[in-house]
Amino acid sequence: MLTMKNIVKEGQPILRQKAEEVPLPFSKEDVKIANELLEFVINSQDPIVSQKYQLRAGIGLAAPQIGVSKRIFAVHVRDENGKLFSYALLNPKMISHSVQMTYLDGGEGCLSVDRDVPGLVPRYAKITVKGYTPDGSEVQLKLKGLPSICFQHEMDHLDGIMFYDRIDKKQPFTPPSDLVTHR
Ligand code: LHY
Ligand code: NI
Repeated sequence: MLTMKNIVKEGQPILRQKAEEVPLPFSKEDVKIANELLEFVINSQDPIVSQKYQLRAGIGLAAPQIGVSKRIFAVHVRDENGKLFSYALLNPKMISHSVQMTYLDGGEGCLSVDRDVPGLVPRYAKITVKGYTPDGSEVQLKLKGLPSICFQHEMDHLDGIMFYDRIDKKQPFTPPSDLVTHR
């Protein structure tokens, strides 16, 4: 199982690389990576397991964060109604997004970043994502709220983007102007 020792920290070049697509049919190795990422986020939210292995709680983790430059990530996150989004996804693609933006109150963090970076991280309020589950089936997901933010944070890792790249350096706490759209 993965522990904090497996997590690559900022400054490592792999976090800035564009990760490679995973060829289909997925190899045993690639499926294993996907399942390990999901196992980590689930473990990190389990009071007993996370305590035992000293895991920092997380809702998502991307393959580059464990030193693997492949387009794979996992999320285990609930929306405001308590609906669980628990996925390991390979070759995810955002196929559409809202014009409206949103951000996580209090900003974001990252399991690869051991410091607090203050500021709002603008994200699309709603997205549609296509990808493959480890068994090779294609899924299409419509996301909003925290799951939407979490998927965007993880997909950014696959393109070498860190959450703080998206913070406005001059006005870190000014909400995005298109936060609400009128038409
Ligand atoms: N995961 C962090 C986590 O707490 C950061 C995060 C926070 C992701 C908010 C999305 C939304 O789960 C990661 O850093 N994964 O890359
Ligand atoms: Ni992160």
